[in-house]
Amino acid sequence: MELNIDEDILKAYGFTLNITTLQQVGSGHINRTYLLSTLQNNKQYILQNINVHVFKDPFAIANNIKAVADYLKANNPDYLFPAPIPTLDGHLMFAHNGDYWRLLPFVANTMAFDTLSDPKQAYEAAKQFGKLSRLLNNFDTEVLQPTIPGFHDLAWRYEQFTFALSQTSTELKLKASHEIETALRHHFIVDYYKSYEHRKDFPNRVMHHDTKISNVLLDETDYHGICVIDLDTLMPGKFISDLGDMMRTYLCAYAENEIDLAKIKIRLPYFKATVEGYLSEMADMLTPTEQELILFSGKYIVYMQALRFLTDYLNGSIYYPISYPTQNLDRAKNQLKLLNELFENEKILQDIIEECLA
Ligand code: GN1
Ligand code: MG
Repeated sequence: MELNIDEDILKAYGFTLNITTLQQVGSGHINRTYLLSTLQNNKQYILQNINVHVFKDPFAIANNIKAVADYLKANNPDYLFPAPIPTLDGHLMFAHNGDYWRLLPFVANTMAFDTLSDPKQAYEAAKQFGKLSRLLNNFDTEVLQPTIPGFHDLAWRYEQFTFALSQTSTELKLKASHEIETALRHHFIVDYYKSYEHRKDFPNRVMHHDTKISNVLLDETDYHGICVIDLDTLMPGKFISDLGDMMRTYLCAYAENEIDLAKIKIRLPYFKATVEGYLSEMADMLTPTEQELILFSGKYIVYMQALRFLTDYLNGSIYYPISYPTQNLDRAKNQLKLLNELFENEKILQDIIEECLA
């Protein structure tokens, strides 16, 4: 699909419309992303429109990325961190009629995936996110602002779910009755999270907070990790956020939109590769409490994502775009099945973790 956008946006970056083409790309739910190809310098870029309904303070994103980019540049100048390219006037975003746009480097010869077909990909992807955490281990998290307050606060997500439940229609409640019951029954995950939240050796770290597999670029020929992308939710958080979302999206051969629940299974070699890849960077940084929570990270994120899809379904699907009415309910079913898989395989998964930590 080729699209035209207001030339002012292109001009802010020194491009003109007649020799520039745009093509919508990516599988993200929130922002609109375009591949920009221009004859001006025969280069390609990523142009992105930030969803301001979700990110109410786009400056928080821009400032966080800038602070981290400056730090990485000073400490690890060779690390590829795809920060926005400033406008001709030196701004990190271009404000236009209430919208915010940003231009990002296009990293050639790489691929992003929605599902994985080789454990090596899981290892490489997990290593990339682990590397980012390692390089930022000494970065002062206080410098960063939350770009979405409470984003991975499981107790708050649970409250949003029960609130949606109290407000929704009888019809939606009936359609989702089984999933609602399952979600309520797993409330103990919230209690478990709360019991650890304030422990001394459960530090705040700079977390990416959206480590799903489509947010890391791998070399298109040999799958070695190149860099992580989608830095909107780079902000302080707990390590379980990043490792958990890797488990959510690397372990199963089918992604969150799959409706055949029989296909939602955990692939043990991918689990091992994910933990190994992550620990290849982070093993020396993790505290005893963090090590104890490796498997919990998967339960925490998969449960939270199930709650988020279910909450959105009960709210009338106002957050996650859908292509048919019950899609968010189906996504919740998918995530609850994955959660069940984590519990069913708990013993063997924990054994793999012990083996990787040894
Ligand atoms: C959203 O936009 P995207 O696809 O990168 C969401 C994540 C969810 C993910 C589920 C800001 O990410 O938290 O894990 O969908 N991002 C936001 O696919 O809500
Ligand atoms: Mg994202």
